[in-house]
Formats: sequence, C-alpha cells, structure tokens
Amino acid sequence: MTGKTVLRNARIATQANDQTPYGMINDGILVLADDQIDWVGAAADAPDEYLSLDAVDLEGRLVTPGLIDCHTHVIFGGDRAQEFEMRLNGAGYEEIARAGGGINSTVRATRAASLEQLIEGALPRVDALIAEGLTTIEIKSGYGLNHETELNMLRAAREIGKCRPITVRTTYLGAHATPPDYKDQDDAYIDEVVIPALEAAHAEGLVDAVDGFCEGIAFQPRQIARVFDVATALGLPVKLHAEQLSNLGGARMAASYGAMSADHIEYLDEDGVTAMARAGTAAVILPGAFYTLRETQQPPIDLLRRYKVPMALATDCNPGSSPLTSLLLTMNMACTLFRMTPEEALAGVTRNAALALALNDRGVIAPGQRADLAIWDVEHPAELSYRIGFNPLHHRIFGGQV
Ligand code: DI6
Ligand code: FE
Repeated sequence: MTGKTVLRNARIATQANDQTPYGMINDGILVLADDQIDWVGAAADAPDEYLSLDAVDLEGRLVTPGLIDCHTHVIFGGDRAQEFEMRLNGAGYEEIARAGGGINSTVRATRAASLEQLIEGALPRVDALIAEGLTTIEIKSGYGLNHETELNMLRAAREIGKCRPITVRTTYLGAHATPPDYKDQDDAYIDEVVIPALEAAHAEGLVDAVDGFCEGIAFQPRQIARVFDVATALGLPVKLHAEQLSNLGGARMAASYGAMSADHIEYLDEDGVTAMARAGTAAVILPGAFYTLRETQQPPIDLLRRYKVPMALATDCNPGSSPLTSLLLTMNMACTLFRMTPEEALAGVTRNAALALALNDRGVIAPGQRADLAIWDVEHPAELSYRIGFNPLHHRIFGGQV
C-alpha cells in the first residue's frame, strides 16, 4: 500500500453523479495512487484498508476537480492598455484599428518577440490562473499570422507546459484574422499561410486542435471549411469562434465537422443549438469578452439547457477583448450576466471544459481519473461563484503532486 495518499474529512464536489447537486459527498475520503484517483466516497463506506492508512485531514474543506481553462490566447506580445484608455476617451474600436491598432498591433508585437519573450510574457498570466486552482489550459496561436510566428507561439505553449505543473493543450488559430500583409486577400492568406503553416506545425507535433474565427470581420464559413478539411485530413479535431458578433451559421458548420466546441455564440439561434446537440459539440461561454465589449446580446443559455448542450466556461484571455486571468471571476460573471447557476458555472470550468477539450481523464472526481484537484477554504461550492475578487484556494494537486 505504498504510494497512496489519503485525504479525509473532505467535502467533495465530484461532478460525477447527478444524485446530489455538484455530485457532492459530505464527510468524504479521497485516495490517490500516483497520478490517479484510486477511490472516492463517503467515510462511512470507505474500505478498512484505507482507514488504517495515515491520512491528511482536510478539516471539512471543499475539494473540486482542478480547474480547466478551455479557451485562451495567453501568448501574445505587448498589451493594449493604451487602446483601452483611448476608447474611454472617445476613440472608436474601428478608428483605432484603421490607425494600425487593434489586433494588428498585437500581431506586430508578437512577431517582434522572441520565443523566450513570448514565454516570459505569458507566464504571469498562466501563474495567475494556477493560483486559482487551474491544472489544465488550452492555448491558441493566432497573433503571428505568418508561418514563423504562428509556429513560435505554439512552441511557446509547449514550453509553458514543461515549465509549470499543468497540462497545456495547443490550438492552431492561423485563421484568426487576415494580417496587413494580405489585406483584402483572405483566400490567398488561407492558401499561402494558414494551411501550409498548419501542416508544418502538425509535422512538428505542435497542434492538438484547429480553431478559426468565423465572423464578418474575420472569415466566412466556406473559408473556415477549407481549413477544417485540412485539419480533418491530418486527423486533428476542430473548434470554432462562432456567432460572437453576428450569426453566419458558423456553429452549424463546425458541428458538421464534429467540432469539439463552438465558442462565444452570443448570436447563436435554435438551428445552431440543435446542430450542436446532434453532433455532441460543446458550447464554450466567454463572459469576459461579453463584458469587455459591453455586448448586450446574451448567449442562448435556455436553449442550450433545453437541448442538453454541455456548457463550458473560459476566460478567452487575450489583450483586446478579454484581458482576464481569473476563472473564479469568469464563473461569477457567467452567473450574474447570463444567469447560469453556480452549479453550471463549476461544471463549466471542470467537467464540461474537459468535454470541450475532448479530455476524458479529468474534470470529474472518480476512480481512474487524473488526480488533478483544487482544495478550497470554503464550505459550499456556490461560494466559488458568489464572491468577487476573492481567491479561497488552499492547495492545488496536479497529477497527485501537492
Ligand atoms: N474573438 C475575440 O473577441 C478576440 N479574438 C476573437 O476571435 C479578439 C482578439 C483581439 O482583439 O485581440
Ligand atoms: Fe477567443
């Protein structure tokens, strides 16, 4: 019985059954064996062999799965604080973009950064997320928009996974915007940069999934489909920024490729929701971008509930529309802005975030799952969504390591 860690006197939000809200087990025991969960249940049901082991007393603290941020752009050069200030002094978003600001200012700064600078710049953001119990993060490219820098962003993401105790899942987002060097030549950009860079990044083992931005100011569904065809041929799963500012039918198109998720989706209609439900495509709700852009169109939460589309929540951490590095604040925003329940919010950053990344070894607390856990100084899981700007993390366990 060596190599086992027993945690007792725990209140465990397993997210693994619907017999109790949150799959809650009060007075629970957790047994970890190496990097996996070996046993979980009520103390009263624990096998004698576990009760005789030395145990860590959690003194009634709440245990949840480690948090998962399933949609981020944490790697980028520079920042856009000055644009934020300019907008508050009256400048328009488009005016700033025409003056060479907006996403293109981030592209310039990202291209100018070395691999080391990209890593150094992202780590404080990643560390802020880790300090709140994050154990898995998805990181996108999409601010290079040329061959070399798109690959460098993905290399930086892989390096971050080596220098922090977290799992990093990379997503290739070459189809994020058309860069200035291809102004008004979207199709040529896709043919000459997006697709060849995807093939090269895949050959280097840098890509876990492929994403795109389907929007009037970005790419049309038919253009994204060309990228998804290549992804599918390479055996890579896809996901999509869809219906953020308008409804182009992006979610439906993504669902037709069996997409893991459709993200943002403020303008999604019932047609799109049913297509997602049929395809098993998760919804990724991003309240940070809604808040920052002062959007008023709400994502169709009731329809997603009615058709049982799993709802994940993520920061969308990026320098333009969501400079957000807190999953706890994201949960609070989802509750207050979208009337998601605290139970849905917690599932959104655990079980459903794992679904959105097609990771079936995490996101719930059950035997055989990874021992990625967050231990909180709170009594009830609703407290995680309720407080604003408060971090009650007590300990984080990654792969069984405290
Ligand atoms: N949707 C967004 O809100 C961000 N990207 C995307 O696809 C905006 C990115 C930026 O402004 O830098
Ligand atoms: Fe995004």
